[in-house]
Amino acid sequence: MNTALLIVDVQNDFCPGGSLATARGDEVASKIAELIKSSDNRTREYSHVLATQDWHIDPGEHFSDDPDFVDTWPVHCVANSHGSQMRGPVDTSLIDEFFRKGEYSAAYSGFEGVSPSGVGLADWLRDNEVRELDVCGIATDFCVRATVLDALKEGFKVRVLRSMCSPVDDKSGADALQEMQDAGAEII
Ligand code: VGL
Repeated sequence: MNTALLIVDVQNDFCPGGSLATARGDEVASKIAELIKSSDNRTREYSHVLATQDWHIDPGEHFSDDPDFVDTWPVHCVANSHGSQMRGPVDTSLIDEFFRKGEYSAAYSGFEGVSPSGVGLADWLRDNEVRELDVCGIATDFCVRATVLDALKEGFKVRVLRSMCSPVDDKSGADALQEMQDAGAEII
């Protein structure tokens, strides 16, 4: 049974200096960079290392000049912009596949993402016999939360690497971890 690491939206715009920065974005990016380096060098802890990317072209009301930071947001992760790229210390050559989401609408869940060849995340995981996911990334209370809840609904066994998740807001991040645990994820 394969276990994959799923890195959610560790992109420049969600890290300090970005248009939708989360406070712990750089800390999380550094920890994830170390994790994938060590899992590549030693016995491979993960069968696959995967990443989602928010990838907006014209996502409608997801972008706002007067965002509420719940349903509407400043412009972020515009496709191919600097803000949409993975955060520096994460070595993208160690990532086996990317799943991009949100071109023309809001898409919080990585399960809305597709690979460059157009395969959705759930199908890709099944095709590669992945049954277990370790999930980390940004933001705990939005895209990590939505991805984990969908993964559980799709029948995957999920662990959330909490020290490698950064929230938009500390309180809603803590609430999201509780909600993910209540839904069946293991928080480690
Ligand atoms: C995200 C807010 C808006 C996320 C994406 O990646 O968690 N949050 N768009």
